Order: sequence, then structure tokens, then C-alpha cells
Amino acid sequence: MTTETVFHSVKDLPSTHLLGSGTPMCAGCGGLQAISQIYDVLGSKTVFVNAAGCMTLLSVYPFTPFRGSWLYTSMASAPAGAQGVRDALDILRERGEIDAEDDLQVVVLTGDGAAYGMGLSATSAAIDRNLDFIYICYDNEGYGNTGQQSSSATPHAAHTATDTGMRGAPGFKKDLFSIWVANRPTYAATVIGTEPLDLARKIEKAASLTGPRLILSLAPCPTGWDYEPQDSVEIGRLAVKTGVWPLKEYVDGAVVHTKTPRKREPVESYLERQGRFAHLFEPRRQDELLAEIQGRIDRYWDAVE
Ligand SMILES: Cc1ncc(C[n+]2csc(CCOP(=O)(O)OP(=O)(O)O)c2C)c(N)n1
Ligand code: SF4
Ligand SMILES: [Mg+2]
Repeated sequence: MTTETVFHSVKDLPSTHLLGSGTPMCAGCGGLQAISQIYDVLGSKTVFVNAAGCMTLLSVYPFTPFRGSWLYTSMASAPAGAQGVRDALDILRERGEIDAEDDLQVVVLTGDGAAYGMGLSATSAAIDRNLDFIYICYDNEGYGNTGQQSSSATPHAAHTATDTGMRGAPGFKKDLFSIWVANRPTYAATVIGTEPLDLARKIEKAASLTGPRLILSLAPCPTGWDYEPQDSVEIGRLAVKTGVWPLKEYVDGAVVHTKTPRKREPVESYLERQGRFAHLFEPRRQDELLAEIQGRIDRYWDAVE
């Protein structure tokens, strides 16, 4: 089943589709959109090892929308949890207690606070051990679950609960994709829920491989980024069209861009839709900051093209 399929009622959904009803997720959550599509492709022969964050709220004991297995870990330890699960499955295989048919794909699921920050050391160690796992990060560019404090993924100049001045966040978003690539994993890819075909192809590719594999999804977040839920899809598309969120993959030792916005829209069209950047436009335009943000995007794409 492709992610293009239109579902008219809950009974039409594939058995692997995440049912979010009854869970305390925000309307328009871009992270949930991406994970739902990813789950459609990966299916229920999976164990999700989920670090504390918004997506842990999907599973409220004793209920979970995951048709396979799900395990909750602290923010920093999902890759270590994944190692334990993978080891246990390997032991069962060796003993002949499960066969290849019953084996499961081990999938870490974390937010950016865990992936870019607290969990990075455990992730690096897991890649060093060539752990056979998929690592999904839904990147909403802040600590969403606790009120959108800044994380290492927060973009420059954005307002967060902890960066409220006229210049917003002082740091620059960490390049997690490149950090993974520097660790020489089997596979790494960036995705977004608003590009479902690109996403589905990358998940299929990742699922066909073994070893450490990263899926890094930008996750437009109406609550943390301060916009109306119905604008989530448009904001996700603008992230790609403006070049803010490059879609790319690392495979066989090379990075390839899977979608290049030939005529990039100015970054302002993305920023002005989000309350977290409102101070760049009012009470007065901060031309210097806007030019700096645009300049960094242009330099990135100049190096690619
Ligand atoms: C070591 C540790 N510190 C703080 C917390 C509290 N906490 C739970 S979820 C969360 C935010 C996590 O941010 P992120 O990983 O980006 O996920 P999001 O909430 O944005 O989905 C925090 C700080 C925690 N669970 N563990
Ligand atoms: S805070 Fe953002 S990432 Fe978290 S559930 Fe709400 S919309 Fe999704
Ligand atoms: Mg986050």
C-alpha cells in the first residue's frame, strides 16, 4: 500500500496504521504525520524503543496504537535499549526459539532533544558496535513535551520557552545528518511527512538494509512553532521549497540529494508563517538577522549545486 492512498474511514486503514484517537497529541502534529507514514511501510514486525518525548504519549498503559511491540526508555538510553532488544532477539534466533519469519526490526523513536543532545553518546556507541537498528528522529526543533524549551536542533533566532529575547535562540541548528554520516552508518536519510513518496522510498530502502540506519524527519509543530494546525502541511512544504530542510540520503558512502528545489523560495515565506519568528518582522524588521538566515541556506545549496 502506498502512502498516497486516501482513507475514508478508520475501517479502511491498514492494520499497521497508527490510530491516534484517544491519545493526547496536538492537532496538525507533523511528527505524528511522518511516523504514521513510516509505520505504514515498516509494519507490525517491529519493536519500537521510544525515548521520553511527545510520541511516548501515543502509548498510554495499557493501550498503544503500535500493533507490534513498544518499549519506553529514558531520553538518553533508547540506543542502549535497542541493543538489549536486538541481543535478546539474536539469542532467541540462535537457540531456534524463533525463526527468521518471527524476527523483528528494532526501531528507536526519539525527538530531537534526545537525538541531537542527551542520547548522542549512546547513539555513537551503538553505531560503533554496528548495531542492527533503525533510528527515527522526529525533529520538532525543541523539547516539545515539556513546553518547547530550546534544544540543539532549535534554529537560529527562533523564540522558544527558554529564548525569548529579540534575537531568539543564539545558537545554530546542529547538523545531525552529517554527524551520523561521519560515523559511517549503513544508511542515513532526511524525510518529511509532506513528501510521502520520498519518505516511503527511503523507509523501504532502510528496511531492506542491516546495520545502523537513520531516518531524520522534520516535524512541523503547531504548538511549539506557534501556527494554526491546518497550516502544518503548507509549512512542511515550505521547509522544502525554501531549502531550509534538504531531502537527502547517505548510502554506499555518498550523500545524494533526493529533491533539489531549483528555484528556491525566500526563507521569509517560511519564517513569517510561524509565531516563533514573529519578532523578526515586528515591531520592526530585523534585516540583518533575516539576511544571515537566508545567507546560510544559500551557502548550503551553493555547495551542493
Ligand atoms: C534525563 C531527562 N531529562 C528530562 C526529562 C523530561 N523530559 C521528558 S520529555 C522531554 C522533552 C524531550 O524533547 P524531545 O526529545 O525533543 O522530544 P519532544 O518532546 O519534542 O517530542 C523532557 C525534557 C527526561 N524524561 N529525562
Ligand atoms: S508539541 Fe508538537 S511534536 Fe509534540 S504532539 Fe504537539 S504538535 Fe506534535
Ligand atoms: Mg523535540
